[in-house]
Amino acid sequence: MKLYRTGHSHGKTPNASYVEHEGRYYRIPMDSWDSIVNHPDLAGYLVSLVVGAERTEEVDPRKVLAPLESQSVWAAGVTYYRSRSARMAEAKDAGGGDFYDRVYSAKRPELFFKAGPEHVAGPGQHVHIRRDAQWSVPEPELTVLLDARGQIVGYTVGNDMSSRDIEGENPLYLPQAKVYDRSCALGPCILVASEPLPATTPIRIEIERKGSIVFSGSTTLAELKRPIAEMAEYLFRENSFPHGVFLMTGTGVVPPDEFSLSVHDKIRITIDPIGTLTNDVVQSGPLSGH
Ligand code: DO4
Ligand code: MG
Repeated sequence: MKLYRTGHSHGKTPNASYVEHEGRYYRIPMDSWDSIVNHPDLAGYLVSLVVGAERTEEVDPRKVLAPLESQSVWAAGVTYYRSRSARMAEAKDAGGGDFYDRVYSAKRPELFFKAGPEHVAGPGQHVHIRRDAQWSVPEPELTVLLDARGQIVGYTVGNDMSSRDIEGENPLYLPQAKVYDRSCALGPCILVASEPLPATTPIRIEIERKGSIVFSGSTTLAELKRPIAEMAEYLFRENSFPHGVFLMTGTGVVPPDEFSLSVHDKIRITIDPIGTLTNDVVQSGPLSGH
């Protein structure tokens, strides 16, 4: 079952929610997104709402909002071997390479704050590359929705946009490499599932520039080193999230070192049971004094 959020991100049109259940679409009454996603039995609640609800047209997954309201987004890092190796190489000259190897094997995961709801792009919205970065990449990541109790209640597709030159210069610059306007994209829906996704689940990315594919890559959840429930448990240690929270689970796909995103690139990330998240890249102009 998939849950979509539609409306206008600036609140001009009332927001609505739609459920896709067994190939059919239903508009469901909505108090608030926050209360829906924190329902103690989300799957059962959505089924109860579609019984007797009117069927609607198919929802266009390119024209929906990011599936969040008050939730913040956190991220786990260095959870795939590919991410460990790419980061060790980029931070080598700064003497930071060793940290990534250590965190890959450590019991405690790397967790960082990624975005407040206002930083997040939805499907079809722009993601940004920083004006003061020279080496920018998308990071395709399975992203879980955790309810206020810390339970995994659903899955979405995430893009953890990153500035590799800033992060590589000094690991302490990580928040600047990772957290800025529209540095995060989520969508197109929440796949509500009580069972974990199979290890064979593929995560694919394609980057299109002027009509040609300039990078494509993929991984599967079998490459993810840590159990998602364990990352969630660490996130909820000494932290509470009364509206629930999104947790990006790390990237297993890193483009070759010579690749950097350009303005107008189109990024498509697909995780098959969930859908495709598409965003175009923008940069808002030269920084004065740079
Ligand atoms: O340690 C830096 C960030 C790692 C990350 O975002 C990832 O592995 O996905
Ligand atoms: Mg990442």
